[in-house]
Amino acid sequence: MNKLIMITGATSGFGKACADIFAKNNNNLILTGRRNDRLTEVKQELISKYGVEVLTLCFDVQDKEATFEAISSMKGSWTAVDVLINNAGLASGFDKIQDGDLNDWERMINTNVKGLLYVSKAVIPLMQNRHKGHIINIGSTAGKEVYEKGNVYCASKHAVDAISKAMRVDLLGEGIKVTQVCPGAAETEFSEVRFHGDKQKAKQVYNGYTPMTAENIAEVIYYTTTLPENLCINDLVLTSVAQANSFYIKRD
Ligand code: NDP
Ligand code: 8X3
Repeated sequence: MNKLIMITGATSGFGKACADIFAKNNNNLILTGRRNDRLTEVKQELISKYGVEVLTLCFDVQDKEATFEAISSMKGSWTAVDVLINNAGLASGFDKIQDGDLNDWERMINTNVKGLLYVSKAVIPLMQNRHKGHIINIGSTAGKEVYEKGNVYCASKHAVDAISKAMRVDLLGEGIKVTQVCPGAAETEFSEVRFHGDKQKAKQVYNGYTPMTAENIAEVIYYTTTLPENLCINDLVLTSVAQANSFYIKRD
């Protein structure tokens, strides 16, 4: 067995694709998310396909107590986390700032910023104990530039950008790598969640071009973990060939 990989938000999209590629490459997994039925399904599938060990932890990263309780329930070999993929996150709503919904704003800030911090705060001591580890934060092109109606989502991903840089500085000397991976548009459940379940609006985001897939992102994330001990990829921006940045997408 290679490493122990902890992935937040493994019930869908990037997290689920990461679970698959890491399991295929003989790594054990800790998978988290709020939908326990999906966690169980993913766990059973990976165990039967690849024969790896999988621990599932069902909690909402917005809930500080639940997050620390779940992570402190990890015992024995499950505490030797080699790689933490801080992936759980979402966009909620797509409105100009003057029309924004406070509940959407809180959901994004509490998940993308505070949730990522809670999980990191709970896992970093486990890495410090072993003087090794790798934290991979999922940022976004939305963390590199802001776009119309992206306001609070962009702010939350700019925060992930800042937190990733800050982690890298503060963790110097702890033997812990910090990588930020910043994807552009990739077709997952992301847009469906952003548009509050409106599948038609979600589909339009990907009309007229070939977006990235969750598997594309997972492949790159996996690659960042295969490098020599002394080498750390700090920051990666990924887009499909049809996309240059948050503003320019070439559609048919
Ligand atoms: P999906 O909606 O497909 O997956 C999101 C995952 O996050 C799900 O597993 C969900 O699990 C989990 N999650 C969401 N909220 C919470 C929460 N409060 N507590 C625990 N888990 C949570 O989207 P993606 O795979 O596309 O998104 C993954 C990450 O990538 C996010 O951080 C997103 O911002 C980022 N991203 C996405 C891009 C895209 O175009 N798709 C581009 C750039 C970045 P559950 O619902 O079971 O809790
Ligand atoms: C998701 C990509 O372009 O919707 O982070 O902000 S985008």
